[in-house]
Parts: sequence; C-alpha cells; structure tokens
Amino acid sequence: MRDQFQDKVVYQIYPKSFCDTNGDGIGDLNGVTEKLEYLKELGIDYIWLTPFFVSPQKDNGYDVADYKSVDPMFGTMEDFERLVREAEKKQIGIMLDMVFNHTSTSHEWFQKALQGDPTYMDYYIFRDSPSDVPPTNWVSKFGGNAWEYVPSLKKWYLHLFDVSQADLNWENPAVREELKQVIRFWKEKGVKGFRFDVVNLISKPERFQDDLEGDGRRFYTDGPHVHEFLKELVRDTGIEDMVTVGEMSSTSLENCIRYSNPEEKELSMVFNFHHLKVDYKNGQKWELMEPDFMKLKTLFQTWQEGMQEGKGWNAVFWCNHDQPRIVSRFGDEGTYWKESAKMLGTAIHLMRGTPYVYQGEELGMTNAGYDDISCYKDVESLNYFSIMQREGKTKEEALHILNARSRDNGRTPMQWNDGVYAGFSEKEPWISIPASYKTINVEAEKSDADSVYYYYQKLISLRKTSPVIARGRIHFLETGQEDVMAYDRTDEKEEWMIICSFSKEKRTLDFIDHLEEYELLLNNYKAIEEDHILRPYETRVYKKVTVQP
Ligand code: TEU
Ligand code: CA
Repeated sequence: MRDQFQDKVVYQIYPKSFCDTNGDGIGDLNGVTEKLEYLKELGIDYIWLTPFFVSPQKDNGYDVADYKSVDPMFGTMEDFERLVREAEKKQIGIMLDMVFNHTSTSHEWFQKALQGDPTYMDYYIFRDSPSDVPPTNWVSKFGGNAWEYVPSLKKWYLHLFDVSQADLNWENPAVREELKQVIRFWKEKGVKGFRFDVVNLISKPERFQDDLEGDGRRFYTDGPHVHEFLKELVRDTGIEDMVTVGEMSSTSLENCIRYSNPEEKELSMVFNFHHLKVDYKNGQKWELMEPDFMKLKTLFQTWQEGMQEGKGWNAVFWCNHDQPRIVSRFGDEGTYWKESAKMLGTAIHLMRGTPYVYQGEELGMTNAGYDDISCYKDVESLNYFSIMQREGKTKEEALHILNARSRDNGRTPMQWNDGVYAGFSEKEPWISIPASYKTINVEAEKSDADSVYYYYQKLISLRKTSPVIARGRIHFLETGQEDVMAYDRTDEKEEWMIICSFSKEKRTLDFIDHLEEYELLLNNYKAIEEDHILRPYETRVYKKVTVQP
C-alpha cells in the first residue's frame, strides 16, 4: 500500500477561506469544485478538506454537531457528491477530516446526555466532584480548566479543547461503533482517504488524577488503548488500503512508528508538531522567541532517520490552518520573500514522507498582519488575548503576540487576484484579507515564470519523476553551521544532496568535498554566484554525476 502513496502530494483546503461562489463572504464546496483545474495544474493528488459538517462553528467546524450532513453554509450533499465526481475525473482523491476525539455540545448525543439519558451520558466523560472543584487540574488546549460543571446533572464533563467540544468516551464500544458508521458513510460516497483530528488523545487513563508537573497531557497523550482503538477502527471499516493520516499532538517517535508502520495496520502516516515549536520560549506558544534552527535541524534528523529505521512514515509539512504562515515565521517577508519561500518548500518536499501543501503556501502567502482585536475570529486567539492580559501582559503586548502566533494567520482568504476581496468573494469576507494580496496572488504568480507557484509545481513533479525522492533513503549531513541544513537521498541508482540555508546572512558551503562531481538540479536564485558561498536563504539541489568507466 505504501507504494501507492509515496509519490503523492496532498493539498489542504480550509473551505471557509478558499473560494466563495454564492457571494455570502464564506468559502464553500462549490468553490473547491470550481478550482479543481488550478489544483490539477499544480500537480497534487489528494485534497484534504477540513470539516464542513453541520456545526455551530465555535471552532470553525471542529465542533461537529452532525457527522453525516453538510452544513448549509458550505452547500449541500449534492454539491459534495459533485465535487467527488469532478475530482475523480482529474484523478484527484478527496480526504475528509474526522473529528473523533470530541463532538460539539450541540450534537444530539450530548443533548441527550444533558437530559440525563444514561446511554448517552456514557458516550462522554462525566465525573462527580463538588461544583467548585473540577475533577482534575488539567488545562484545556484553548485555555482554562478542561472540565465544565453541569448543574442539572451535578457532574463535570471533560473538554480538552473548547467548552463546546465534549470529549467522547472511547472506552464505550457503542461510541466506537457510531464512529465506524461515520467512516462507512463517507467511504460509500467515494471518499479516498481520511485525516483523523488529534487522534492520539482518544484514549484516556483509567484513573483521573491531578498533574502535579504539567497540564495533564502526559496522562492522555498516546494513551493506554490508543493503538488498539485505531487498529479496530481501521479493520472494521476496511480502510487499510486508503490514505489515512493521524494528527498526533505532543507525541513521541516511538508511538509514531507504531501508528504508521504498515505491519501494525493502523495509519498510513502521521503529523507531529515538534518542529513547529522551535520558536516557543520555554515551550510556550504565547511567549515569543527567534527560531532555534539548530533545534529544528536536530528534530528533522531525529524524526526523518528515526521513522526510516522504524519503518514509519511522516506527513511532512510547514503550514496548516492552525499555524502562522511559514515565510513570516522561518523565512523573510521582505527582501528575500521569494527566495525564502522557495527554500522552505525545498526543505520539506525533498524529504522522506508525504508532503502537504496548505492553501496559499504555494504562493508564499504571509501572515495576516492584523493589529486590532476585532480582526480575530479564532476561539483560541480570543481566549488567550484575555488570559495574557490577566497574567500581566499589556493589551499591546498581547496583540503583538497574536500577530505572530494566532491561528487566524493561516485562515485568511486565499488570494486569487489583486481585485476586490482578492477574487475570493464578491462580498466582504468573514475574515479580513491581508494587504499582501496586491502582489501575492494566483494571477500574478501564474504570469511570472520565476514565481513561488511554479517552483512548487516543480517540487511536486520532482517527486513523481524521481524515485529517489519518493522512495530513497535519507541521511542528514553535518554542515558545521547551525542554520544550514543538508541531507542526502539515495537509492541503488542515484544520490541527491539537498542544501538549505535558513540564514539572512551569507554562509559558506565547505562541507562537501567534491562539488564538481555534482550536477545542480534546482536553485532559488537566478544563477550561482560562487560555488562555496550560500546567499541568504539559498537552497541547492544537487545530483551526483555517475562517471562512466
Ligand atoms: O488541532 C489540534 C491541536 O492541538 C493544535 O493544533 C491546536 O490548535 C494548538 O495546539 C493550540 O495551540 C486540531 C485541529 O487542527 C484544530 O483546528 C482544532 O481546533 C483542534 O484539533 C480541535 O478539534
Ligand atoms: Ca459561500
């Protein structure tokens, strides 16, 4: 099975911000269908659609109220079926986002639980404790205690995310059965794969206790029965041969090998986030720090080589709907915008694993640049805006941090052209468009042969034409400079070398002995100036030339 997806690339779409076809300022499913040709040209194989199911949208659809219906805001079931058909004609498979750790508190199951129905109370995690003492001190990922008291039941329920996202009780076989039905339902509609939201958090410990050292995550992350539950879900729904990816929060290499080693029959691949925390001061998302590129390199090496040894498979990525834009973060929004966007793309796309491109990343889209709290829509951002001020930061400081860290940075509308509302909609969009749309947009980049867009197209096609990239081995090289990363990819026939500088300054390239034995395949500048000097954010892809005897 792995054979079938090793040369594939996935494109992630956040439908709310991709393309609006009915002029309500909100992207929709028909907007995705309308842009299939654009995606085909880019060269991608799968589209992962983030949730478009019926939802009160407290967390933009990750609070699902009905797993088997399309929210009218995004269109109809017919629209979805048409999207699947049209995508299939272009050999593009649709992957859906299964949010199975929790449901919205508006879900029928939770509503019945609230009425005291014991069958449905057992679908969730309710605990007894006095009304002023939460059962444990665990912290919600979106801030505050992770338990909410229900006076009518005199019980607390667990919510690792927003208070409107109640955690499901996976220990209950009836819950597992319900979730299998959801998979079967979408599989019948022709869906080709699934992404499982925070799926390594589904198995909670037998005993709930206070965490005296941390926020509670060590008790439920990669929990006691998680591998068992995944195997059962995959087996009973017959999705072993589909593309599946699990989002693994604060996970370990050891567990990720188990989740994605084909012999385990769990998932095709996994996302982990360790490389996206190298700019968190003391591991805190809401404390700014310059990125530690030495740490970044070490993490990539550990995960790339470690997963290879353990026969696991990584989903490789920089961006998604929860992350700030990578150019603004590890690259440069100014002079070296284009060079740094291309370098960052290269670093990921030539690794061992399946690359994910998040909408707009292929254009080098930058952060939102919001400077007023009224611009923000994300529940996590709004919660932390208050928490940061309660903890002593000034309003200006809190805004400055949101500007760098808010998930809304990745949720601004896709920039199609430099016209009204960036070609995303005819009406004022649900979330504001960054000023950068005037220069960074699809139309402009398609008419520039040297654009970030065409460079991504090239990277995607390299994976398809070069078995060494799709299937070869990876090995990291010692570069002697903390912000220069290099690795090689090898198979029986070829040897490639990928060099990426994360530096704004020039760097020397002295860690390769015989540069003359290599042919340059790809570079993000017009021409090499000096063989042994890397310019700011320079990347080079070399292939060893085999000398004929
Ligand atoms: O995200 C899981 C998650 O823990 C993070 O990405 C989270 O947003 C971040 O750590 C907070 O600092 C997934 C979805 O991708 C996200 O959009 C949802 O909000 C979340 O699960 C809950 O379903
Ligand atoms: Ca719309």
